Amino acid sequence: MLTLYSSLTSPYGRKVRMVIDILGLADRIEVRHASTLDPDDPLRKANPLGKIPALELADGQTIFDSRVIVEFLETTYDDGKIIPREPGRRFRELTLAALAEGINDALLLITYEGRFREPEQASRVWLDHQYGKVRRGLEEVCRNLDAYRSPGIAAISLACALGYADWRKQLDWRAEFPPLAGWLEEFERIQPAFARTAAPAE
Ligand SMILES: N[C@@H](CCC(=O)N[C@@H](CS)C(=O)NCC(=O)O)C(=O)O
Repeated sequence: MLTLYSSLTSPYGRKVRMVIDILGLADRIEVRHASTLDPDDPLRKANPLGKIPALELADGQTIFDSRVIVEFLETTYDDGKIIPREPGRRFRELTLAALAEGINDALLLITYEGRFREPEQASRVWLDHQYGKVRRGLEEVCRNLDAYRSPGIAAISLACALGYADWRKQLDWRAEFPPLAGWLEEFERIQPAFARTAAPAE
């Protein structure tokens, strides 16, 4: 049995949980809730950075971050549907995924700016810097939307980033980028793992 340290709300954890679901590995991997702020949480032994997700293998070795976990699962259990094996397609897919992931990173930093600073300490310059990444990133995604196809890791990463923005409401991406609304609706229709990995209602 493998152990995935995560929360049910982390978009990076959701990406990995989606891959686990799609590859039919749910009965081989136990998801253990981890608190990133608790210094006594076993997460910090598994990953000294204290970030989720982290995957503990049967021999105690730990794999992080989410991108490496996905590569591990893909290399060990997949036949190329999550990340194509042919090098040209593989690095295209990984780059599209990195774009979605970078959007997610900026969304997270926007949320953390509000969570870890007093309101008067929040930096408008820093927030605008992150919003610039999100908006330029989503524009580029829209230009390449046909390439974000389920069950590839690029589409999974994009869906998790949009789901995170729906939850934390950093911006009204549906109004600003209408093609993405239709894209996510279609993705949800064809990829049931997205609904299955949604965070429980608060
Ligand atoms: N690049 C990492 C990012 C992981 C990450 O930042 N996770 C957040 C939760 S959504 C976290 O652990 N935050 C706590 C912290 O930064 O201390 C990955 O892909 O796994």
